[in-house]
Amino acid sequence: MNSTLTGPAVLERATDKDLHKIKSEILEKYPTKVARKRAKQIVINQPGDSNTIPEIGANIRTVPGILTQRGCCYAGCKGVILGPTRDVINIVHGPVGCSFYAWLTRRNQTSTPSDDAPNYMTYCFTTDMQDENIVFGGEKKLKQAIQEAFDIFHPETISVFSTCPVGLIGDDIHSVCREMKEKLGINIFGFSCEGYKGVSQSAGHHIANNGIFKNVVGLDDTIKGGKFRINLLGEYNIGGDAFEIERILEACGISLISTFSGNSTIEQFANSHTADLNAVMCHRSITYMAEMMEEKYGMPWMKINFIGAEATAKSLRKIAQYFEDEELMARVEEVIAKEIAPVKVEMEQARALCEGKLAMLFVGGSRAHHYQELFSELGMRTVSAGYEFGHRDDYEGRRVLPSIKVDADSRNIEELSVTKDPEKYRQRKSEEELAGIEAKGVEFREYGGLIQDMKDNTFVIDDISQYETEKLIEALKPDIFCAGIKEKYVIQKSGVPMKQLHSYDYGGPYAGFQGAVNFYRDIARMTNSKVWSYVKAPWEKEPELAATYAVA
Ligand code: CFM
Repeated sequence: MNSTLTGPAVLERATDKDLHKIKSEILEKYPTKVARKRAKQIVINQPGDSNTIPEIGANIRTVPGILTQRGCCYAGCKGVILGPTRDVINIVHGPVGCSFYAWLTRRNQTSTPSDDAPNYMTYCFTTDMQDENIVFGGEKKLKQAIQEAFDIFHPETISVFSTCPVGLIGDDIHSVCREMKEKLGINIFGFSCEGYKGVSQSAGHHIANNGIFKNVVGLDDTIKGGKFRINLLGEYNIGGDAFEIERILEACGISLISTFSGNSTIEQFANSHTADLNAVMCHRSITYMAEMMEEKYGMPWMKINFIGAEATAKSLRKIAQYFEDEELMARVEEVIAKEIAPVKVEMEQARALCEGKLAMLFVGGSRAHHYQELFSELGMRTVSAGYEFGHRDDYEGRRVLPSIKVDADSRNIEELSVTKDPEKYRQRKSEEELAGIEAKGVEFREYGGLIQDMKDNTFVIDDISQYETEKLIEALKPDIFCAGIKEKYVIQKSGVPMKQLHSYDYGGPYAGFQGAVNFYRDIARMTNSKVWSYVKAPWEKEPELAATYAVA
């Protein structure tokens, strides 16, 4: 693309035409059918009046051959949702490569209460399937693996994850789990999360939610102490985020019964139905659980966000308003006042270095939205953002749910039918009470999407490809690009600083108040470093190499 648009100037001049021109330049390189499909997933965001949110193509198959950022169903189930739970042995039934891939190199952290408390997160358990098992079946090998893990570690829970070949040859992992559960007398259950299911890791989230809900939640009715008792849903303790959130909640006097699943245990999941509120952080991955718990146990849920200092303060106030307790509200205000003062000082310092700079974020299913809070605190503008695997509601807001077509790929994932538990259902707040709280500005069962929070004249792109990433960087010249490890080095080679937002590049935590300070410092340093301007691609110095076929 020979775009003449460069740097921040493009935004000052950004007319509809500029962005449309960039879009058509990107699309014209695709075959017609692919271009038509991608056109729906590349939205120019010009809401104008705030009631019109443009529709975006999302949660649909990636065209084969396109270099996507996406992961697989197994990654979403095993790596994301169950990965951060320390007291369960997660056995991968499949080739060793799948197991190695999901070994926790992603920096989920955990903190055991004592040195002898179980923590299996550093291990990698696999059945190491071979050709022979593909031909003759792998169930025997799976039984052996479960037995061996039990004999060595004596865990109280074992779970099993199917990889692609397991689905293809038809091993029945669930009957193996039932048999071994009976034999060993511990909780053993499996997830049919073969990598090819659904269109991305999003399918794996749903399968994981269903499995934990069916096999774990509700097993322990003990009411633990605390007056204001919540679960935190969709927080995975990347880079120690959970530790910072736990610190803040404790300071406010809010008891955390369970987190799905940062710094978590199976024991906490089993007891989670005794809490009084589900606070949902990553709505993409865990709202299934919140809805099922509301239906079965009567526990309301609300969307919160602990990324960004202001967002953290707002979320704490929301939780306090739910409990309608003056003392709690006062304590929350005290904590916010004490915490936010030093954060503001850091914010101003970093802002002086970052103001006016441009960011691009292409991450997962919620962070591309959440992290815009931190960038705007720095006075930076997000010019383009999108999810790897978000659904339309993550972009357009939850109100579009009824209009989303269920396709064959989504229909493949089990929808549990959940009813009120005859004994354990306890309505925490009546609909009138919830409406009363809502009247004060607190919403339940609701979240707005990414699109409405992005300013006019931005690109919102679903399932961005490597090619589109390169073209977008060329056209808009961002000062920082946030994505994952697969994208990192290509972006850096184009001379743009790149921040991973899946693993934080060994930085973090970035959640809560202290996390915000870490983020400001890292971004100020990265966007002000001169090093990137020295990057010159070899072909910029040397003429292109040319070759001809030699005729023998
Ligand atoms: Fe939720 Fe996540 Fe995310 Fe996600 Fe993920 Fe992740 Fe993510 Mo990587 S559950 S949607 S599947 S916040 S692993 S902890 S960082 S892509 S934006």
